[in-house]
Amino acid sequence: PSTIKEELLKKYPPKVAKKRAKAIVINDPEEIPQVQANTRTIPGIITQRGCSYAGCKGVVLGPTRDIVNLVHGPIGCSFYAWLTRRNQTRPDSPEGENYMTYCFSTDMQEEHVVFGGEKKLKQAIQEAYDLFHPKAIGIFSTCPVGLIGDDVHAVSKEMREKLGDCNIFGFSCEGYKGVSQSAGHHIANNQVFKHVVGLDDTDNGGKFKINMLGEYNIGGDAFEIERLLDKCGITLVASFSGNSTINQFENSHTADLNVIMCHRSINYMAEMMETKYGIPWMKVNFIGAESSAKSLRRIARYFEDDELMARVEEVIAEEMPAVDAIISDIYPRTKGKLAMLFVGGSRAHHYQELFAELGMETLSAGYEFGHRDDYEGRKVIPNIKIDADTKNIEELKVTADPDKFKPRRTEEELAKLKAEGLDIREYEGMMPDMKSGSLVIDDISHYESEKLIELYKPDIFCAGIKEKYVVQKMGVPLKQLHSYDYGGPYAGFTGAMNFYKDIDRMVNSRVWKLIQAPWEDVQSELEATYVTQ
Ligand code: CFM
Ligand code: HCA
Repeated sequence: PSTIKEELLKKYPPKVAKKRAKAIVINDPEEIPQVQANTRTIPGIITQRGCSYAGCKGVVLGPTRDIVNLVHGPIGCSFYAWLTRRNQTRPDSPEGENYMTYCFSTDMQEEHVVFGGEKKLKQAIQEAYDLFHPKAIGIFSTCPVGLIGDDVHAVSKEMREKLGDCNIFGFSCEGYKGVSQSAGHHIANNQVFKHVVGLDDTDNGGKFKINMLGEYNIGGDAFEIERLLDKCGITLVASFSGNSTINQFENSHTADLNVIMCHRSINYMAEMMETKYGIPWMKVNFIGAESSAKSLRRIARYFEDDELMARVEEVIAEEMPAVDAIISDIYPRTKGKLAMLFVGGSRAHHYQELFAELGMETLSAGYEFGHRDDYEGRKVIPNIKIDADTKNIEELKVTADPDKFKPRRTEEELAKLKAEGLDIREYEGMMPDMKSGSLVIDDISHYESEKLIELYKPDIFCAGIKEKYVVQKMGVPLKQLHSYDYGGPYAGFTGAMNFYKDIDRMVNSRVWKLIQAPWEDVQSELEATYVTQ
């Protein structure tokens, strides 16, 4: 691995190489090395990253069906984010509110950039209100909004007061805020917490009430998790934000436990809810059959209820035989194959479980925009240097609610559960689960991915749409772990079986090796000499 690392850095100018060297580390699960993460991408490098607006509007708020997501900005920001993420939803009835299929934008023109766009924004809010009478409208700022100083918060307040029965709130999630999508997650968490969570105290019943945080129902993942929770008798109060409604968020403080799927995008919400309302949180992972079983068991252990624990065991016993049957067929064909995973902020970790179930090894993995805690575990949080980019993102001052704070468990009870092995408020990160000598690479560049493929020749590479076809032209199949390539669900037991079958097809197809680019074949046609005068 150290020679591979050298190879990756060799082409860079010394200053760039020095900086990238800190983001490319050779893993040692015993003594986790430090990874440079959540820092600015070096200009000139082709990154996989997106922007803060993508993390706020697209990722966190996008999957909620009955909030009108109105983008204040040029049309491109809306259009190119329109339904590309495959977050599914299921309204209660065919007439039920669902604005996800719409693309709302103020369609900012040069005129608004020069003279201000607040008037246009007010008109757009009024128009959306008149057409749909939604319960809520979220306003999302794109880059020009911050540059010209349009005040989306003041406009939201004014229109909220004018319209009376519509909750309107703004997000200062301009694309350039922070260094990646990650800043947008934090901004989204803050505003939903401030303007929505806690507004509806109704107790809707249920013995074991949880919220699912950081599960966005890509390819129907949340439907599969909902099916399992339902079967076990666990009540899902709110989901942030796959297959969710605004009322779920308003009512979410009535749950007794927050479980987190994607730590990166939503840990802020979990911490704020614990401080204000007294709801503990716990990391889970429903990617992988074994992980799903473990996550259900851990939820049951938190509630310390014998009946629930027994029911969870019954459900696992019912679900597992089908999984085992498929894996025993596929395993001999996938065993020993090599994978690489470079995706956002959690899947590069979670999907290693599914590959392990297939007997496949993860040679190298990394996040686009994870923080050090997503790699090294939350214990490093106190040591993370807070730079200017992070300081730019508001940190809400949250205190216990004088009326609604109700610790679900005493500190002693939580300590007892922890002592029994239930890691409440913990996330160990990706690196303890990766082999010694595997390469961990943060914010991998396009050049580094190509080099890695050349040097390691993996059987499958996992990334997104921008990487897909370049990698496949190199003769290596690429599995999109963002959109699932139009497949899924991959969560839970049903999802695991879907994944095994899809990966088997991909790593065992000979078609990739048969692809030869014309220029590799008919050399002479493309040969030329560049002549200077
Ligand atoms: Fe969390 Fe996500 Fe991910 Fe993410 Fe994303 Fe996504 Fe992702 Mo694309 S919230 S960090 S910002 S698990 S959109 S559903 S697939 S990069 S690994
Ligand atoms: C985003 C969304 C994205 C992009 C996926 C990709 C997603 O970051 O804005 O690059 O293929 O999952 O849709 O991560």
